[in-house]
Amino acid sequence: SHSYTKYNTWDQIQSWISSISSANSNLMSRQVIGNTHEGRPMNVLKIGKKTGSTKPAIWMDCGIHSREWISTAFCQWFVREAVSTYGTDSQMTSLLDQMDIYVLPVFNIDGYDYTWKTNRMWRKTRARNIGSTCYGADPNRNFDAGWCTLGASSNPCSDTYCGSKPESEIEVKNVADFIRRNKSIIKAYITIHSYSQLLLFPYSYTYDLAADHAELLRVAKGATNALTSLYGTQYTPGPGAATIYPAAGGSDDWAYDLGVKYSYTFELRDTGRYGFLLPESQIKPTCEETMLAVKYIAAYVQKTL
Ligand code: 0X9
Ligand code: ZN
Ligand code: ZN
Repeated sequence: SHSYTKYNTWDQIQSWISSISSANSNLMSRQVIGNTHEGRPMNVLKIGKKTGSTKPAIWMDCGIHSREWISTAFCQWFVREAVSTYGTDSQMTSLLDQMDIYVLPVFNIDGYDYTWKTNRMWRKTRARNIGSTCYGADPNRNFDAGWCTLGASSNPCSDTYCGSKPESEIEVKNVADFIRRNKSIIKAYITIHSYSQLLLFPYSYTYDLAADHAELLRVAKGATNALTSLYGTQYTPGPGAATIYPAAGGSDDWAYDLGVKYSYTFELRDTGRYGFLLPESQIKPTCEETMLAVKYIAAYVQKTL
């Protein structure tokens, strides 16, 4: 059965999505933004006090890369913290009174299922590639942001295959369509990956600094300081290209260029001792410290409204 301190299968996550949304219908609703290549429904949870009018919103997704299990664990943790601290935690209460948070608990569901059943290290989608026996494209190289110009491969067998065209992957198209449709209300884009303990922001498709570089860095520093304050976990904030590596086609750069100013990619624990195989004993501390950083960003965004 589902547990917040264990890694959960897609089936467990799917039934968790149903139960948590029906148990918290005052604060939450869900909607399917489309199906994956293999036909699984991509459920987005909308969390926020119902006010009867359209609220500004924050988007957060987990599990773009299927082997990054701590990422999917964080989205579940976040949703529970949000609904269980609404009404007692003053920041969460004010946040959910004023804003809605859209959470996509698992972006790359087909890949995630594959990591449980066949290959724990699978990163990409599970779509067929015409003219190749290799499967899948890297969803974080498939967004329309300097697509396939840098740090991405045009070889379908590569783990960083950019796909046959921007948004060739249905999961990417579904998310991009949703964000485009709601572009006027979405004030922040947050995407959760692992590992390396970084808080990245645009750009990754170029070394050029974003127009909002100074502000993005200042907020990232505040967020990582908040994170570190809990257990001393060290994080490095910075623009993607210079801080991790140049790589085009990522969701953060795409959202930023669309006009979502506060666009951040988290790379959660650890720095390589366990890597993608982060032990379940680290789920709770990782999620608790990451909550502080996400709440810091959310509070900042709320202040700018
Ligand atoms: O390479 C990636 O997609 C991310 N690192 S990971 O180890 N989780 O694969 C970093 C993404 C940074 N942002 C962009 N490249 N746009
Ligand atoms: Zn990743
Ligand atoms: Zn907690």
